[in-house]
Amino acid sequence: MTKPKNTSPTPAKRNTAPHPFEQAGNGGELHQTTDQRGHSLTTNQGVVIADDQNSLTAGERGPTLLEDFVLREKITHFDHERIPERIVHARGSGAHGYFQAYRDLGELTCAAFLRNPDVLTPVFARFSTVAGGAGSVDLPRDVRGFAVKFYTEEGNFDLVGNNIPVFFIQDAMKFPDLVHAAKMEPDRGYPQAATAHDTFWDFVSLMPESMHMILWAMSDRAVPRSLRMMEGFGVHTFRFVSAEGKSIFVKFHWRPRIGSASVLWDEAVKICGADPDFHRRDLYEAIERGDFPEWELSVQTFDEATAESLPFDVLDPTKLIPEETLPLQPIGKMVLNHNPDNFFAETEQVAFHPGHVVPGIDFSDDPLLQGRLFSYLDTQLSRLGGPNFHQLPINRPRCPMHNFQRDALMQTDVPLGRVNYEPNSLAPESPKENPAAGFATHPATQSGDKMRVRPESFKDHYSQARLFYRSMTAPEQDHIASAFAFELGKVETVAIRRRILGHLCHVDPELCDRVERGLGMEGQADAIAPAAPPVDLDISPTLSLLAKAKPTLEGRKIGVLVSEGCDSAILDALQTAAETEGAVLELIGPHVGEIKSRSGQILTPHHAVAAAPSVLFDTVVLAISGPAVDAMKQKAAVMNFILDAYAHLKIIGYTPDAMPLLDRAEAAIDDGIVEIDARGGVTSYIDAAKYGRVWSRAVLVQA
Ligand code: HDE
Repeated sequence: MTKPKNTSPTPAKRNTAPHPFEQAGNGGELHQTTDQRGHSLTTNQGVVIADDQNSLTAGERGPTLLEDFVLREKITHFDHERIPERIVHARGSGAHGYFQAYRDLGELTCAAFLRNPDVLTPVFARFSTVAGGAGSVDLPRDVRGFAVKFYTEEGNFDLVGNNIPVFFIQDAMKFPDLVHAAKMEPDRGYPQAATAHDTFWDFVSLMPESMHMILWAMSDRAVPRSLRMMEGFGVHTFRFVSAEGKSIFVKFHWRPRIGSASVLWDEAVKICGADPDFHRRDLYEAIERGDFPEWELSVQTFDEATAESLPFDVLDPTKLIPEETLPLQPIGKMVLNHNPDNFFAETEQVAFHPGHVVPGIDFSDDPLLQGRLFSYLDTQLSRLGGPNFHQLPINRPRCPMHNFQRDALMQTDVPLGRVNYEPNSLAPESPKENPAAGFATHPATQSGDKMRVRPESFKDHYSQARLFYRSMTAPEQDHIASAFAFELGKVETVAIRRRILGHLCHVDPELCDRVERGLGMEGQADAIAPAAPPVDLDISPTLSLLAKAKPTLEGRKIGVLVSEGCDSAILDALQTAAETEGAVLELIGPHVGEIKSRSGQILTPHHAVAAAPSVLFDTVVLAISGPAVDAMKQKAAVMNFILDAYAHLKIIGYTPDAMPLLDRAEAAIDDGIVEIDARGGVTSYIDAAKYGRVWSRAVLVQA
């Protein structure tokens, strides 16, 4: 009998030679030329480049030759440096860190990273604006993405949330329309990163379900002072599932340890010009100086009976559960302590997906969430060039990963062996499914006809918008009314403005009046019949940022305007106080070159005043010497610095010699204007500055 060929899964004699990749890596270690090559520049094929300055031409002044593979490779790679940016959330800033649970949450979930307080789970967080392109500014009025990838020992869990706890729409079907309406108008290609235009307001005016989110988007939440000071929300209702298979609904909340703060709209507008990277720089610099941003993760958990008892549907993503109804339970903290080493490789290529869950976390039937479960992988296929983007270092799980998915574009793994299917008998050690440890979907009961319908329980569009508005403090309400007047003021089509006013009447008639007055359109609101008449809900003070703000300077920035001959003893005292409070102090001079203090000390300002308007600081000090004050008065940048700080209701410390500048700015002395002289005042100034702004000044000056 002749021996049949290829019956054995393994050849009789195994090839024991090292894998060729182990023999010679990219550096070509086995080759004798290694020494000569040193750190030479090479092509992507490893060929050492002899001349990186000149193209290959036919003759000294002749045409460039097509055969110049060095030039062509370099230019080709450059041409493709930009990958398609995210269709939404294109502009983002990210950082690495860790998450640590406070305790074993085993009674709620079997997710391992929530069960052991000794484990630090690595995370990568990315914060983003939604509407603008990747190169747009950091401070448009917009929702912010708040996405966190947890590299857990059981696989990656992505909590892909926003800094606002509700969303514009109830069903995924409307998402492309929402985004088309919000982004620049397709014929003219503007406005960039702005909702203040007709198509956005046209769409939302015809989608009353968006009213609650619109109230949030017009509030201070949409102009955060810092990414480090934003709250974050998972938005949808999710499920926790315990080891016993018991499931409970859960909503996720992030709270920044240093508190939340926002900028005023006028500041936002000016910051976008003065420092378009204001948020990105702030996050990066804080991490570089070791001032690590930190958030507490809390959950609201509730069972089916509680869900039934609420006056709205927990599957409706335009609704929230007030903390007064269901308190937050803190479950852990996230610390961001490492900047990306490479923005593109990490922040740009990171691929979040609400469908990345681990055992113990599961979905609800929220129709917006269900649509998202499809969208993220789909978009990433084109954004990241194929189905292997999970192999990129930023996306790879940190736990072992084995399966039989093979090949495709950008394959960087080199799977070994002849078996790439399951079941198989040729590779008994190959990976197998594992019912005991594997992800088990919670067996929620489903039944019903197939239909396309908006649930009846989703139709109250105004009550929570009203709740939000009425839970705000007076300054926050003022900002909402002004934001509506600003945005609608940019809307050219009068009928759209009228429709929005019609909705605002249902949200709160007083708000509607204020916006009408702001627009000069008194009595012009459309009569709109609500799908469900709004009801008055109990006020929720925790929705207000100002009501719960604690006085602090932690993570804030003090800008000190200095001149030749300023008092360095005061600067030293301010610096010490700033450090004690966890604030950063920066000197702003007439120029960036050195100046001499009164005692002869050499000071190097961080900024020139023309490049560092007061909008870049939380509070300012005018530490100008008597001899310099007249010259400083003549500088527009100096006066704008002071006028803006005053108009933005900031706490202004001043040395007595700087008084003429305040006089010139016609700044009426109030609780927020604090004298600092050689004998003292630093403590009073710091105590005042912890409050951020003097809201009472707003009656005199409205920015
Ligand atoms: Fe997203 N969203 N989204 N979204 N989303 C994307 O995914 C989408 C929604 C959120 O930093 C895209 O990789 C649909 C709600 C964040 O990389 C895309 C719907 C919330 C980020 C996408 C929503 C979010 C995205 C664009 C409605 C808050 C940025 C590129 C059904 C809970 C993540 C990408 C990052 C990104 C689709 C609604 C948050 C197109 C279809 C609600 C933070 O897949």
